[in-house]
Amino acid sequence: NLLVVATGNPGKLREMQAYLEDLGWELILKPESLEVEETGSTFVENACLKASTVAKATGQWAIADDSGLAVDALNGAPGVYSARYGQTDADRIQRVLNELAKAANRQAKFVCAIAIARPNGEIALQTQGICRGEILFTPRGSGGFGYDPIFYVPSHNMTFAEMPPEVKQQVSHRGQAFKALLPQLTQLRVE
Ligand code: ITT
Repeated sequence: NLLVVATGNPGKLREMQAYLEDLGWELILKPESLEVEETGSTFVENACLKASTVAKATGQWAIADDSGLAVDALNGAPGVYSARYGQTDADRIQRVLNELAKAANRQAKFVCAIAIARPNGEIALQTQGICRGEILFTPRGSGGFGYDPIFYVPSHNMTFAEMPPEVKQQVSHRGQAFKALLPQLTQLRVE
């Protein structure tokens, strides 16, 4: 069983591989040239769009992740625009920090939607996970990717970037999404 991972983000790919390994699927990366425009207005819509388009184009099962940071004081921004909030991770982090410069309310959540599509593009499974936290005033830690250095999780007293990978994998939005998905994904194989 082949499963095409429909992402161009190496940080995501690394984490998705960790959840999917040992499930008996052979993972392959989508061709770099195959890019999907994210026209949806929700994480779930965009995850389905990416999985479905890549599945149809390759004729294989495909899995996609659409995720992002939603900050309460910014009315949920950057949200589905998280990847488009700046040129580099550093730019995107700086923009969030600037926009929150005077904000006392630092509450935020990470959201992750995962979709799996059949070779004909039909969505077989979809799920969403969230992780709540707070936006720090200055970045901390060097692990992870993206907005991790400014996302602080009070229950663990660490930012995502300070967590060992296996801890982030447990508590993160992606971890929550995969927790819901994995039993169903195992079912799919025996269908
Ligand atoms: P693909 O669409 O090719 O998968 P992308 O990076 O464009 O890659 P998204 O459109 O889903 O993916 O954008 C997600 C954004 O949210 C991007 O800026 C990520 O860095 C950020 N993000 C998602 N999950 C994250 C995590 O676990 N830690 C930090 N930042 C994260």
